[in-house]
Amino acid sequence: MKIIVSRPRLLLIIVSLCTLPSTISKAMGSESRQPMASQPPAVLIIGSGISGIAAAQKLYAHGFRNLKVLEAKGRTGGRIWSQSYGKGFVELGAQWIHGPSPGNPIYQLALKYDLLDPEAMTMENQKVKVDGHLPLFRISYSSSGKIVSRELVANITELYSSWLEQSQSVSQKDCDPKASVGGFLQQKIASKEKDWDSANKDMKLALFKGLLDLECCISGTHSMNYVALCLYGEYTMLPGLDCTFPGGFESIVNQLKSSLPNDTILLNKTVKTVHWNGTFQGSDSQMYPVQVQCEDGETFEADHVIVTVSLGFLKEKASSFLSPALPPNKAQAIQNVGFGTNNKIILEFKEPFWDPDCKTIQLIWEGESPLLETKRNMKQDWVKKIPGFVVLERPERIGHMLCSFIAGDESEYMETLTDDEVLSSMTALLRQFTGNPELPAPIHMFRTKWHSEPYTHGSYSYIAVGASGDDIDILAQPLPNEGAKPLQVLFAGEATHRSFYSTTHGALLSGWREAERLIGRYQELDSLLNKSKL
Ligand code: 6YU
Repeated sequence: MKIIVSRPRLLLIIVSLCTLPSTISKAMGSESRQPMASQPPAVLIIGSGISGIAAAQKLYAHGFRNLKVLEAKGRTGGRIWSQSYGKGFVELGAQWIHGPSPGNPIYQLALKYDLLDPEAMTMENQKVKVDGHLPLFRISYSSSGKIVSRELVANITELYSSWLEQSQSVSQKDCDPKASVGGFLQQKIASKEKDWDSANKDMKLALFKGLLDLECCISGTHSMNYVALCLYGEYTMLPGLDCTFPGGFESIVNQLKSSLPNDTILLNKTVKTVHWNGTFQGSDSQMYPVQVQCEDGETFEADHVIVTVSLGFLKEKASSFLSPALPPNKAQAIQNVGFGTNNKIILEFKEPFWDPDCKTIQLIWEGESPLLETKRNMKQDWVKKIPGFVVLERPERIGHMLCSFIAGDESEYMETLTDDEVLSSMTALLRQFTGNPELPAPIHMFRTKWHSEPYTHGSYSYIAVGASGDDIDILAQPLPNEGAKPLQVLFAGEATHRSFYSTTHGALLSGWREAERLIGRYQELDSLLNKSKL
């Protein structure tokens, strides 16, 4: 098919190609021009999390040589953060490949680079359907120091899982936009509660409360009442038994990074403002539509900027981070989509007090109920939000470790405490639940403070009541998306992926998506230019 391009339009394209600059004015070396017909466009990526690194890797592989990644912190990886400990790693951010199966690009890359244990690579492993949830807790302690019957725990967990599954398949058509997942589950619990005899009723309610608190950790929210019911099914769960990286989750970031020249990533380079829709002269005398201003005063001019900062950061800083300000629909989408806190408290013990085959430990607070509004005295009650512990793998490398998760306001309160305060609360908690006042205290603790991290400001996104799936697509829309100088500011990051938001694979795909947007744009221009020469 012959594409007919009208003269004025063709002229415009040729002019814009010819004016593409050869270097980002600071720090970018001039290298051979490929594959674009003219000078390589200058591309800046803000953030070196998995989305930023993935975008850089894809662009570089397609010949974009005028590329820089600006990172505020002194390390790469963002919310992937593997701390080396003993002979292994402790994950302070992402821990599992959620749904390691053919549809998961993190898993595919991990296989390609041989980063996984052999059992994680089996077909059998890839076919398991866990729907993103932890398996049944291995042992369940109650706050009065008793072990709760496995049969009771299994029955309640099964009931809860079936309702959760229902909440994920609610038809959007008949759904009240104000409905929440928490409200849906509470209704189910309330309707069942009437049939329970008084013997186990309180324990059943306490079990449900614990499972809802666990759900808050999975969704990264303070309360499941904040999570939109109508859109819960938008999140796509992939099959496969979640697995971890023996060499740390960061090994995948390092693999992708290794394809980039050493000077591509600039650390401790905090971006203050992205000025767009302008005309800025670079130090190479070329004119650029975007200028990125850093906190240290340095400026970088570019043709395109890919912003990969977290939604938490944007919620805090959007009004000053972009100039001119974001269009109202994008500013509104930033407010609408939820972004909450999920932290880890990881405890190392000299000797394990759990059985060798124990993988998870559940804590059940007697007297708690999902049907009662809880007003907490934070100082004494923050630990009540902890649903349990995961026994960390590979103790021969990192020691005997339990990892607990805590979400929401209690999690953010925990961040304000000292290490000693957290450690003594955790020791008291375990002594109370195991009924062993002599239980030795942990010998070491790691805990995260994702809410206080200024360049993340929380853990990950969820679709909040009042938001729509379209809000996520709006977050992903580039600026401006049409006109003479399009695609000046592009947006990637986990919160911009409609079906895999909150995950590393969603983040990675979003980085590739924006890289491909630019690649496609230049291929289109090159092909038009070539056709015009015919
Ligand atoms: C997963 C998992 N996981 C636990 C915990 C956390 C997260 N996730 P980044 O923030 O990484 O990068 C942006 C960079 O930008 C960063 O380096 C900044 O420093 C930089 N920056 C910011 N401002 C800047 C500025 N001004 N100038 C320059 N640079 C700047 N995901 O797959 N498996 O087990 C977990 C977990 C405690 C905190 C996780 C997990 C989430 C991922 O870590 C996260 O999505 C990506 O790493 C984000 O990458 P990015 O590039 O977008 O941003 C039904 C249903 C429910 C839906 N939810 C399902 C649950 C899924 C989440 N699972 C969580 C579980 C754990 C344990």
